[in-house]
Amino acid sequence: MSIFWEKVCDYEDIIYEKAQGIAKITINRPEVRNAFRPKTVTELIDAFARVRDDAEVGVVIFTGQGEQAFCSGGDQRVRGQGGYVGDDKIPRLNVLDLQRQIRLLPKVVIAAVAGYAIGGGHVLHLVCDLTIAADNAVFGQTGPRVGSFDAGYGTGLMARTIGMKRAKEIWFLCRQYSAQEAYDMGLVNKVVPLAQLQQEAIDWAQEILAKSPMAIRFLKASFNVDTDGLAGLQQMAGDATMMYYMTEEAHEGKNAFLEKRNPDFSKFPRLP
Ligand code: S0N
Repeated sequence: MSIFWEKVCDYEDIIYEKAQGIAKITINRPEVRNAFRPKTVTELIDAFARVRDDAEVGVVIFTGQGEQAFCSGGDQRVRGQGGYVGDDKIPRLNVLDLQRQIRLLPKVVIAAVAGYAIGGGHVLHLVCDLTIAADNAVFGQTGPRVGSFDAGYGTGLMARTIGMKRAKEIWFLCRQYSAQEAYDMGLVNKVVPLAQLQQEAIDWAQEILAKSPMAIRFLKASFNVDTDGLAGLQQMAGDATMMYYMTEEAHEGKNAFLEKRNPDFSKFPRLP
């Protein structure tokens, strides 16, 4: 079934569209293999915040414009002292905020990777919940070659995803890996011919959308809770609080306060 994407708002470096409960967020800087500058990341953070608030959206497809790259990491042309520098002249590593935002988003994020997912671009696919790779995809880190590293999710989450030895190999040697090699390591969920990439991501999104949103929400939080420590626990605990707010038992507490009476919780069961 064809899907007709509707643009949600205007950005310079990214495209944000949605259709049928799916948001599609595309890094749109193909001339630099979709490298991100601070503005790109600011726009991505804004789009993902809109996704969080949009009750119609259950799944995000995160991708790059064109066939040559998902993302090639930080834009080396604007790398200054202390981070990447935008028009405001402030050096930033704001991609780290974006990584956490994707982890904490209570909706599934699918990376659809064609071409290079390299450096900080590789970490971006890693923090997504699922990755569908085109058969032309190439994965790798470049940090120790270009004088940088991402020692947060870039190393820790990678080791949890594919094992410590392979993660160290990827970072210490800075080699590039084919889509099939990435699949064999458990770094991606599926490899498809390039022409099928977008449709495959849509198919996966639609399958997820047919499932219980609350169950998916709790599952995502539970997969991240130990890795993310108290921040992960906060997300999961917030989900539980949200659910509790939906119960009659919680309403009794609020109503009793507003009606200036003692709450009567006696009718609510203490389950085993
Ligand atoms: C992606 C590669 C392998 C593609 O090679 P290919 O196909 O041969 O194309 P090229 O001719 O090399 O590139 C085409 C044009 O695109 C430009 N370009 C490509 N990548 C970038 C980039 N990252 N920044 C700026 N420009 C880029 C090329 O220059 C070329 O332009 P023209 O046509 O004008 O010559 C290959 O391009 C490649 O290896 N790219 C560099 C990959 C890389 O090293 N990326 C940076 C890695 N580091 C990070 O991402 C840091 C992440 C980060 O922000 C961070 C996060 C946490 C903590 C720390 C950091 C930190 O910054 O340290």
